[in-house]
Amino acid sequence: MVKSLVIGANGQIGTDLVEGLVDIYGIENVVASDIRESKLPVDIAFEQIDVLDTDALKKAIVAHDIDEVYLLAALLSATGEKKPLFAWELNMQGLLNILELAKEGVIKKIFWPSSIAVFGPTTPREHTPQVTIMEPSTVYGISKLAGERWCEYYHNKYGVDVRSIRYPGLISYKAEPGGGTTDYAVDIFHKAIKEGKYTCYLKEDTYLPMMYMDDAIHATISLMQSPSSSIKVRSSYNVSGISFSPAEIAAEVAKLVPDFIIDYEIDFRQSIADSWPKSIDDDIAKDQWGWSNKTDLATMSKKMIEGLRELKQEHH
Ligand code: AKB
Repeated sequence: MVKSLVIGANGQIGTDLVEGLVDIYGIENVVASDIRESKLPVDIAFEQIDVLDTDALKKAIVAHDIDEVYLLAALLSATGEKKPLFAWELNMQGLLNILELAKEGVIKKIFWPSSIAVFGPTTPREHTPQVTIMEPSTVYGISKLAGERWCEYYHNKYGVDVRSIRYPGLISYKAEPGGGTTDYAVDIFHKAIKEGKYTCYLKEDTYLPMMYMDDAIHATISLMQSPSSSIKVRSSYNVSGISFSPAEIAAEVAKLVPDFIIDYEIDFRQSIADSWPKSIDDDIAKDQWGWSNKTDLATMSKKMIEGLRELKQEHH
């Protein structure tokens, strides 16, 4: 049995990933950690650590006899633009700390998320290929692109088993997203249920690659379970889910929340969205480790509304 540590476990991906790993490997084989206090069920082992604190990190990994690390702690695209130097430090040094521990043999395998933010305004925007022009214009994108290069470097030079996915915008209801450009596609559901209306910061026809969280968790765990020999890309894999615009998701929400209305007040995140792809080509991930997306826009929207309504009832 492998024992996993999830760093950044309180975040949007971490919350669902911890649950997914517990379902597969059992609660005794999953340790969660975050810089903040645990928001997870009390029976899940938890370490409050800053990923930049190398000593505390190593101590926890050794104490729990961890095999695999999922490193999710990062500053995302919108927050990164407000704190560029801190975004660089956290996103880069956090990764290098974990890569070094793998090089020393303290851990056996790493999952590190990259993002569609590695692409930039000069990248082909439709069906963006795995290998293409990458000139990101956000500090987050620059850190993810550099991170991809470091992952490949540590694999080639030191044999580190590191695996990565370029996540699109992720849609989920269990935890809120933390400072990305694609967050609108989650916020819209929260506001639809609470207020019946949403003010969107992206233009109505802004297409971005997105994915329902269940598919993202499935992608992550199946990439980690694949035999090392089939993982030929050690920078990061393109994966494609669904592409839609604010107007399209608003139309779906309106089918589920009668009288829902959307209006628009565009902010600085528009120029970030305009620099990213509209859709992604993921043939290489499909060929090499059998990836395929399951959830479409209509199904996702139904699951979001149902999930949020259930959570609301539980809290009453
Ligand atoms: C963001 O919007 O910054 C993230 C991402 C696409 O990586 N959701």
